[in-house]
Amino acid sequence: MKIYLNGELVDRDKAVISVFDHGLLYGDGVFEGIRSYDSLVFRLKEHIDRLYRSAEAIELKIPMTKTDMIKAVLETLKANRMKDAYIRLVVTRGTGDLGLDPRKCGVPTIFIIADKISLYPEEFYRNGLAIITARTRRNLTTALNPKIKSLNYLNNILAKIDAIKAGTEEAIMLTYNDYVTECTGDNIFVISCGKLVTPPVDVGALEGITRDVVIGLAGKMGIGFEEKMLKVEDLYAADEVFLTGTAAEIIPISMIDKRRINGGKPGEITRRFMEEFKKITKVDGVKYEM
Ligand code: PXG
Repeated sequence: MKIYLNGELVDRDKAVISVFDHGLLYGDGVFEGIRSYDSLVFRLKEHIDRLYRSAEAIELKIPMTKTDMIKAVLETLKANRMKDAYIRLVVTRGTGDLGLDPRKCGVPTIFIIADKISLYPEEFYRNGLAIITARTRRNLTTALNPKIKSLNYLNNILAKIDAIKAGTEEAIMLTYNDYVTECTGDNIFVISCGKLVTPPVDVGALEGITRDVVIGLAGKMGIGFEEKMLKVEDLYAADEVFLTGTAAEIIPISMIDKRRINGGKPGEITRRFMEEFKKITKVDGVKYEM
């Protein structure tokens, strides 16, 4: 396996970074998770744009143009001869000394991994996924805005631990005042009275690329769409619930906090979104050849 590291493609065991890297010492950095389907990178421009927006939000200047970053992603995929890949792109503040001061870091560290993705088991897509509401609340947008895809994922990891302890795979994260934001690595949608509804990202969620794709699909499918503040009770009462994310794609929810959604099985409209989503991953994307 070849890893892109600071401008070079190096072997996996040579892909090492300093213990003084502030990405490791302080979680000071940003990342993206991108997918390719049969040699088409899905929504590559959108992921690169979000990476640069996240970097700007933490005042991290990426020493590379977006065009060169796109080239680096494609080179990494080609070097590994991977048609279907999960691409992890990371930019850290770089190597500094002990102490928070980002000015002490030299150049940012940039690396790109192209690997296989481990998906949720197929049965969750067929039968739906059971999730819970996490005890852990979402970071305040005024403390660390969840819009920033930063290397600080502890808030999400603590909620993920809540999910695991409850015997589930995902957890809904609420704001301090009980509004639904998203899950630990996925955005959340409901279908109510035939309409698609999701919380606004300003409540404290990542502006998911898959989320945007689903909203776009709703328009094409003639399904109404609304961004609305939701409480967990609105989810319990919804006709259908599903999650979206690069890794998960669209996954139906069968149960929340042990309450059945749609009688405990994936809903019909969710199914249609899943089918439409699959279609666009087959035709949309940046092509690369090996
Ligand atoms: N919310 C959070 C907190 C996320 O981290 C999403 C929503 C979905 O966004 P996209 O743009 O993917 O539709 C994410 C995405 C990983 C991994 O490497 C993380 C994500 C996606 C895929 C893999 O663990 N986060």
